[in-house]
Amino acid sequence: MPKIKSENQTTLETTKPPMYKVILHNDDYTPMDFVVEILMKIFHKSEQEANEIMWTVHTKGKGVCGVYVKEIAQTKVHQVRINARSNGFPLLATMELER
Ligand code: TYC
Repeated sequence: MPKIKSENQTTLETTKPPMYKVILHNDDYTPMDFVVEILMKIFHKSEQEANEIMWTVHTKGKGVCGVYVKEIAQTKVHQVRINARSNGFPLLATMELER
């Protein structure tokens, strides 16, 4: 149980769990439509936001799909891998500690 020190930034720093960005990586083989479906189904993005994230990844090489606590981020990374591999695509998601 974290200690509540006072109602300032210190309180937030001692009570907030570490957060992890889930990063989607570009490749030359995964279809754009499949990436959009993944973003909608696994990351609960709207069709418009999913298209924007997919395009960012396609043009810049990588992009953030969401920020989660460790166990949730690990599950999302795993779900992307299982889903992509079972459809024969090399799509890769990784996670990165935020700040
Ligand atoms: N570059 C892929 C293509 O041209 C599309 C793509 C986008 C693949 C994002 C992966 O994370 C990705 N079909």
